[in-house]
Amino acid sequence: KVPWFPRQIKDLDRCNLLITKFDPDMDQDHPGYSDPEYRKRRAFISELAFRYKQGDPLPTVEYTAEEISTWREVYQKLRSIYPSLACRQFLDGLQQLERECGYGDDRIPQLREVSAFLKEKTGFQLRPVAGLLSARDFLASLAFRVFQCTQYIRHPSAPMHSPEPDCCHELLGHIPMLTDKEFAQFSQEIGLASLGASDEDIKKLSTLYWFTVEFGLCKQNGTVKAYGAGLLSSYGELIYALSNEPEYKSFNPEETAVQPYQDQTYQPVYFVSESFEDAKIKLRRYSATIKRPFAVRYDPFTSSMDVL
Ligand code: H2B
Ligand code: FE
Repeated sequence: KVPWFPRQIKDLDRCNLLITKFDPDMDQDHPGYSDPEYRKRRAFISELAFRYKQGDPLPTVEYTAEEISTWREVYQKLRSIYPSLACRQFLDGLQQLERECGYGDDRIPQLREVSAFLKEKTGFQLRPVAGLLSARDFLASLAFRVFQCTQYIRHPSAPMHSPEPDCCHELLGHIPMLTDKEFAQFSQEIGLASLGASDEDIKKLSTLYWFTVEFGLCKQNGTVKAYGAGLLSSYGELIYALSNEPEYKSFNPEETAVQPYQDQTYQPVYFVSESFEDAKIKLRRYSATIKRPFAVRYDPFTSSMDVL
């Protein structure tokens, strides 16, 4: 039996299964666990995401001075090391966001303006989400060029690290890459391959996603650069990943898809692709091997899936 999957963009309203293992109400190690003010603020921002329906205008959040100061610290620190460690596509994207979309260290960009900008660049749009989503729901949204995006910020006591996705991770790690056409297509293809896939295949796809979109490295002009959002939003891990400490393996979907990973600390191993193009070609080939009794094709005119 084929698991349910969204056929129309409206169906993404049902792709909202949250994984609460890292959230500040559940995880005793979360830096906000014993801060009732922080948890109250999180509950308020979560509510905006819970109420959101596809097609609504994206909610705006009036960030506090403390939140903006956390953003500033993260932004300045990461910005200073991007030129030497981030891949070209990321740097291009970030520059465009700085020039045309109000990115900078003095304010947290609003999802509404970022979504409008992305839509023009690559057709991607954002929808707000209250925290870490299940892999199946997260990947399904990508099939529609929708990126589920958290809107809260990490706890001020730990600006350099967050156990869960937050707006620094999304806006700094993911969004610059999603302004790149090739990367946008790569992301959508992972999403398309996930629709109606077995639990086992979802696990493989989310592992692939982990080692590419989140922690991927690629060669550019003979040097290794980062393109993964988990790296590009973590000062410590970005430096570590490009030092000579971790193990590098060359990206190969069959092998990458079954590599165990952990989400508690830095990765012991990273996968390096020969180039962006190389990762995309290999991923497409891998997706074609996922067995399903049907094929899907996205119709951008109606924002719906043709199931063939
Ligand atoms: N949820 C959210 N909110 N952001 C992510 O980046 C994310 C997610 N990544 N759920 C997913 C899981 C990814 O790690 C894969 C697909 O499991
Ligand atoms: Fe992420």
